[in-house]
Amino acid sequence: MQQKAILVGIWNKANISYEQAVEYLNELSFLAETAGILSVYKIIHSLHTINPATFVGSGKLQEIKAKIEELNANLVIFDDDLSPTQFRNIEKILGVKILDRSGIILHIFAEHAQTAQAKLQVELASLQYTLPRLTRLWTHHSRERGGIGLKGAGEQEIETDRRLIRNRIAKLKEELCKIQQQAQTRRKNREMFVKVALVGYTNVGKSSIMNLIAKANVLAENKLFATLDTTTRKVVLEYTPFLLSDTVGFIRKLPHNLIESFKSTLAEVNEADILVHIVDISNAHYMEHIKVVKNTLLEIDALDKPTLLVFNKIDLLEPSDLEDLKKSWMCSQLGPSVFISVYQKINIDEFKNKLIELVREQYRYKYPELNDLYLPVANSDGL
Ligand SMILES: Nc1nc2c(ncn2[C@@H]2O[C@H](COP(=O)(O)OP(=O)(O)OP(=O)(O)O)[C@@H](O)[C@H]2O)c(=O)[nH]1
Ligand SMILES: [Mg+2]
Repeated sequence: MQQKAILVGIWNKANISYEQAVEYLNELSFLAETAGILSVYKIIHSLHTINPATFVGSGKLQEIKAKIEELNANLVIFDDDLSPTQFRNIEKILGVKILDRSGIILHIFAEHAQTAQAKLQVELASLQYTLPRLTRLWTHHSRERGGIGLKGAGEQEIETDRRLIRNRIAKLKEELCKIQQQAQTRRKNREMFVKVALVGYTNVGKSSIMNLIAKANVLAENKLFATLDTTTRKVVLEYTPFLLSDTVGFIRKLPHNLIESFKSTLAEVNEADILVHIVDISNAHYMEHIKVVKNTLLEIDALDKPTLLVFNKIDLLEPSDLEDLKKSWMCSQLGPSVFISVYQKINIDEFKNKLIELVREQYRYKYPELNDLYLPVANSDGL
């Protein structure tokens, strides 16, 4: 059955403007679309004090209830994260399933996970998220989706489900720990190479750049979180070999559980010598995206690395707007940056040259005794 959702966002004069709230809901709607959910109505509510029991006030809930009936919706998605209590109360009042931003991101991650590691990481994050929110509708939902074998209605069963979930969480942590150790050994074998990681907000073109530079064949799609698994390729540019990794994108309010669970995937970013931070300059909110990426990098302890800032999708800008942006950026920022279009192959050589420069600098730093002629030899065997 097609899921039809009403989206709810809030704004207030103190810290979220109405325009920001609109943009957040548009992003939420894109998240819903990526998850196969149809957004049938958006509510942007001016809210100054959060109601600890129901997040929004009772009047607003009645208004949402009326919309559910009018539009035959079967889901309400809140852009802000709800406490487990708010979840339960709202669900009881509205009588349909409730999701928040974290919940929908987890849903997408679950659909997109490919490797065993990504699947385990997503399952761990989902269970940690579900545990305090377990209600009848949730258990029912999990059963429908062939989830984790939850039993169903009744407080007794919910208690049993909680115990099952806790056991599974412990098991998953153990398994992930093993995988992490194996990955660490694998990465040790590649220590001689300079490592470059592509980072950025989701849907900015990281995988497209990976495909262009490394002739990789990773999935690049107009979807949020198309990439969940890290792909690493050995690349040689101008006789300069290095390892290039494409990995999961960031988004505002990325659930903390997910960052925690994805630490082993993000280890690739963590252990990189250089970051290539890709920005979608055609997005009006690119500055906020840069901030979100930096905060996430800080959270995983990876902010202090030499970074090349790449503004992608310049083909979508008017030439005069692009010139203005370039000028204002160059004036205000230090550090290397480049404006490109992967689509139309604009400034790709400039991008490559700047990257090569940074990679060579790292080799000089890593191996001060060598000169450029003696960089590690690139061959085509596995990593
Ligand atoms: N117009 C335009 N679109 C681009 C450009 N580069 C990438 N795209 C498109 O942007 C979308 C996202 O590209 P991806 O390479 O999948 O982006 P990503 O950052 O890897 O995204 P996630 O893995 O989902 O976080 C795709 O539809 C690409 O075709 C560009 O230079 N110009
Ligand atoms: Mg990608």
